Amino acid sequence: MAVVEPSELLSLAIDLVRRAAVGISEQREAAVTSIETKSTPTDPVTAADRAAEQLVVAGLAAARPDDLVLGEEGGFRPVGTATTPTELHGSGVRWLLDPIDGTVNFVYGIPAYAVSLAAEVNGVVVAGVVRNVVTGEEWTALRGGGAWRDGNRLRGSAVTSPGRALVGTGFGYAPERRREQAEVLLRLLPEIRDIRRIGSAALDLCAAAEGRIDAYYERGLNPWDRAAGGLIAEEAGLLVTGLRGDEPGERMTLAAPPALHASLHDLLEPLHA
Ligand code: LIP
Repeated sequence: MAVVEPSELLSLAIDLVRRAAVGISEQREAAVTSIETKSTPTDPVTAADRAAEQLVVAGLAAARPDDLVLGEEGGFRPVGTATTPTELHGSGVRWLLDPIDGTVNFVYGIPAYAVSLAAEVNGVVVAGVVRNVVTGEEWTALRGGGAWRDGNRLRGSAVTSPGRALVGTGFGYAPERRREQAEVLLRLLPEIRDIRRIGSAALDLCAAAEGRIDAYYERGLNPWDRAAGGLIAEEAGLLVTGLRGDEPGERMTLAAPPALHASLHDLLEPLHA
């Protein structure tokens, strides 16, 4: 297996994310027409989602044909034409891509949707980039290299108590899941400063890394939603976990500074049976 340099993976990711963002902007300006739905009638996918994923995967295939990719729209597959087990696992690199995180915002023209791309080496995310397509804000991180936005080092929030915490969250697309999430929110809201529902997990995690919100939690995230933003939050000094000692995942993703994480966890844990 060839030696993989995370900084080279990050450079490739940044280039492809920027190119995808240009295409998404152009398609938004051309008006969003073909909107289909996926898991529920409120879970949209657009031609822009698919075009952006195709552009990034084609760029990965050109640069690193033996890698794997897990994309929101195309699922898990080789980036290139690799088929044999040796080829498929030779590089040890897997990319996690959400071509438009915040698709509903994209459809409505709300300026909070991002391209999110992360690189895993042997199962560990080592590089990630999130780019807000509208504002051009770009968050990056290398494992062990800190988290950055446009050259500024990110350090997260200094808030230590839930009562002073502005907390980001989001909701799934399935009605029953939304009902459960609303019940959690009903009990949590009186205990914190306030909630912000941005509509993009990647941007939520970057906002927490930047201290624009003090913490973020959400149940039901996919790996591509949280891979890049999770590394950025970790490299900004936040703890990114599940509940009860779990790793972050579909059951829960909680991102908070160490001084706030335990108290927020203890509020959330009893609410998630
Ligand atoms: C979105 C997530 C967000 C969640 C939304 C939606 P998508 O991903 O990033 O955190 O609350 O409901 O799932 O569907 O825009 O890629």
